[in-house]
Amino acid sequence: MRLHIAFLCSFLAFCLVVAVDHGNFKTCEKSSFCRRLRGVTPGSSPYALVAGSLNTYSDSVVADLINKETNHLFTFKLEAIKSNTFRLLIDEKTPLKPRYKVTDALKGNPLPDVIKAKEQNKGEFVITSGPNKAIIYADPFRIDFYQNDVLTVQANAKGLMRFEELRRKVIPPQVNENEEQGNENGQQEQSQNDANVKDLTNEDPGAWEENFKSHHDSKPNGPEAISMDFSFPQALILFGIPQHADSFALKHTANNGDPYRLYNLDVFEFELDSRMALYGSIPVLYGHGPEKTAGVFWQNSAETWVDIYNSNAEKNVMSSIVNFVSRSKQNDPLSGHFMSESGIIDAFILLGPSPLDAFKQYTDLTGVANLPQLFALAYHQCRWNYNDEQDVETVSAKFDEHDIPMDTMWLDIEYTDGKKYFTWDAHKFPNPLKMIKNLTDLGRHLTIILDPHIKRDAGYFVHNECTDRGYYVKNKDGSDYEGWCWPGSASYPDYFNPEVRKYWADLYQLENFKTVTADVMTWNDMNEPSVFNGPEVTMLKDNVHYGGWEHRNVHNLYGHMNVMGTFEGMHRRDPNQRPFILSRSHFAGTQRYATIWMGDNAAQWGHLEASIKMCLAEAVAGHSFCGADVGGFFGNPDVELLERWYQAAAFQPFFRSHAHIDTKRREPWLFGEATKQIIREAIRKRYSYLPLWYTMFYEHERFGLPVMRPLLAHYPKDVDGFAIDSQHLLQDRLLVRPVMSAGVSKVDVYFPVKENKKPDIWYDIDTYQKYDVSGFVSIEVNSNKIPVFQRGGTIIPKKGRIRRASTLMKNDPYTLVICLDEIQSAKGTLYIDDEKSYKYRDGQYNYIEFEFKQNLITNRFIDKPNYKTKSWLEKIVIAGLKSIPKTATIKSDHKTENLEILIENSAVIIRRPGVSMTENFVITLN
Ligand code: NBV
Repeated sequence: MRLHIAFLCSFLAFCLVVAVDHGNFKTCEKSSFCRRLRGVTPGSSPYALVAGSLNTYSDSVVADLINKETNHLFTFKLEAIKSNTFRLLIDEKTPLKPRYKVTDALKGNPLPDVIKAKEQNKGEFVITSGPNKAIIYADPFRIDFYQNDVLTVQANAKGLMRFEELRRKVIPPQVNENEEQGNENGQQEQSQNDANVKDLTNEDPGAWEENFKSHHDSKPNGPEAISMDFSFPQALILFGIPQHADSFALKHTANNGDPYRLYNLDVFEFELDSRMALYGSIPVLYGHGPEKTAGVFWQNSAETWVDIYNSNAEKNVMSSIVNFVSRSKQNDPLSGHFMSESGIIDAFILLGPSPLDAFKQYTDLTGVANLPQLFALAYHQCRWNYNDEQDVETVSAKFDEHDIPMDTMWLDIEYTDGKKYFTWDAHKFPNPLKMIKNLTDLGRHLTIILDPHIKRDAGYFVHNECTDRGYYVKNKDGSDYEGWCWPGSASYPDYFNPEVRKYWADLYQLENFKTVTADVMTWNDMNEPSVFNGPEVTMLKDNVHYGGWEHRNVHNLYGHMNVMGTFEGMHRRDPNQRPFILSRSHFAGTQRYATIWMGDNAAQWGHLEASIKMCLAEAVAGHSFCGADVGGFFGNPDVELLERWYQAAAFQPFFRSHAHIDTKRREPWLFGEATKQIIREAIRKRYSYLPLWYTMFYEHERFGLPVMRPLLAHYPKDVDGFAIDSQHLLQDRLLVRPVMSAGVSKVDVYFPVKENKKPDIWYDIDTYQKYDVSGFVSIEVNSNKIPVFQRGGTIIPKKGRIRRASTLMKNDPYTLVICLDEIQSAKGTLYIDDEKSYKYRDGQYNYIEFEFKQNLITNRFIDKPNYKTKSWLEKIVIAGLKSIPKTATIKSDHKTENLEILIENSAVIIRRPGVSMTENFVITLN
């Protein structure tokens, strides 16, 4: 049996760092359906609406569509969805058997919007919905989407749409030659489908069955691929379709290497600047230009490739990423060509008009990352592995000894009894409950890994129950599928079956899993699913799931269904706390259940850079709670890289250090005092900003916008900033440009320009030094420096008392940092609740807006304050004041008092306003 390299590495004392083994993964050329669809060249579409077939309903039009080459009929539907969205659906009218339609990705049924439809010219139907309009051209079939009469998205403008009709397999004559008696069925099919006989001989050799390395795909339904091109006439940049280790701006791929691939895979030692598939797949593509942003969400869970047409980039393939975006519109609009192996055409057209509108339209469909418990936004300490209870205890204690905050210890696969999840290694972890209590007594948490591959061991209850109840994914012959993973021979629960999800959820219940407590959180890894001996390290496509669907149809959803079960289990186990789940595999909508990370990166500067690019792409695709292994998973970072990585990750949503089993230990105190101090400072800085993180995640849930944002989200007309992915925004409040190369004393920070061509004012968060400039500015950095800037016009809540864990900071007082804009004003919000339960959904929270205007600082409760916090306001920092006030007077519900004023750096400090966070107040500066 061929072993996974990582598996081998874990047994060898050392393992050479090798690059990804390309031979293990398909290129488009090696994939029959990609080859077929990519082989279609732009031109006139063979599809047309059938004359007289269009029917109009209150929210949609429905018509028959015909492939003029085969005379095959399709059902076409165009539906208007609330807030500037259209949904395009195409399926076979009478397929030989039903085609797969994705379930569980959308958060619910999209809300329909009203339309008006009329035929403006013969064969040209205008569908109007609010400011949006779709013109359907009957022949050749194409749809142009307009907003306020601006052409924004076009479907099938290149004529690349294809919909492979399900056909009966026709046995070609030469196959039948030896069968003297003839195959009755074959003969029958042959005579009925003579055209197909001819077709078959001309067809791609992999169309009806396909081999990859030693793996055979029997393709019981034959070729059934679909594709469609979408053009973005207003766009200068395309982005989205994570997960790829590539730039945020998508590159031109048509006739230029492989398309971007979306197929959840466990790619060992993945490489950078690559369009290869990774662990997650989110088929949402955005096009942005100074006037408009639009998107297309291609709801399909089968293997998908996306070709990008960007004629400007084509001319400048070698040019730098900044030049990647042309300043002027191109003749040939930027386009994306989605190609999926099966399913139906189900595309949501998101018409913006702004970037934030388009991102919100996407989360309106697929949901948001629900507000996490506060501790999940704090610092996590992981490695493969913390070896035993003593190790866990010692590491936790060392964090205290070195006065470094840490909230969560993690256990990787070695804590289990022989990789049998829901069990413990009794020798190394004889008393897990005591270990857990020791952590929780300190205010910390434990997160443990629970992978979906189940060891085929007759003594393992999960295996026996899954076998007896028929819960495993099946081979095409109906027997249980068996693959090779960490435990050796393993099978995979079929989470598509609701009964299996319930069973998986049952496993998390404390009456079943007696050796954990409700405070233990979950990490679901390897859920692409990873199968070491499977094709491309995953499952066979002709495996069969619940409902008889082939794995081919649902592959990219497997991990999603896995974490749905986990979420159900954790929620049921303790309905009073919000589950924290980390998942490696993810699809559209997984953000509703799990946090994600970038998988097995490496201790290299390029991978540190990739953490921003990749999380930006995830954030605009609904996954705001994203991070990458701090320090890099493979290899040993030198101290500089490690320090810089902590600094960057302190300003990324999911902040976890993690390392491969073969790496050297790298807890922060192991590298000498100077390094420890740098790491300590970075982590402490994160803790000081936890009130901001928590507020941002609350606002993410409430408003559906990403937490981490590309520059274009707020500077949509600043063309020079479009493709910059070495820095990011946190909402519109902070601009983060970490140091991501060795030995530098300066970094170039790009300060963007607003629509009026002027820059914002930015303040260095350490010194409050003011930057009132646009374009690249070289900023000096020492080893302690994290170049982060607060935007003038914002107020940021912080906490100044840093403790061993965030859970212990709940009642601590707040600091407000006010950075003024050019008119000496600022606004900002703070969200407070119990940091753990769902009571906020019953109104038990305080959501406060602060404002600085005309030398008055005021607060306002956006909703009635219903959470009784003990926290109070300890300090206000004001940066950018034109004249230093002599007095500051606070007037609240219970006091009027003069406050002390200090000057620190270039900021004014107002000491101890001393009001509760539930009180109204006004501070007057004179
Ligand atoms: O469970 C071991 C690792 C884990 O540490 C890592 O974070 C995952 O991405 N896991 C993959 C298995 C394979 C590692 C080569």
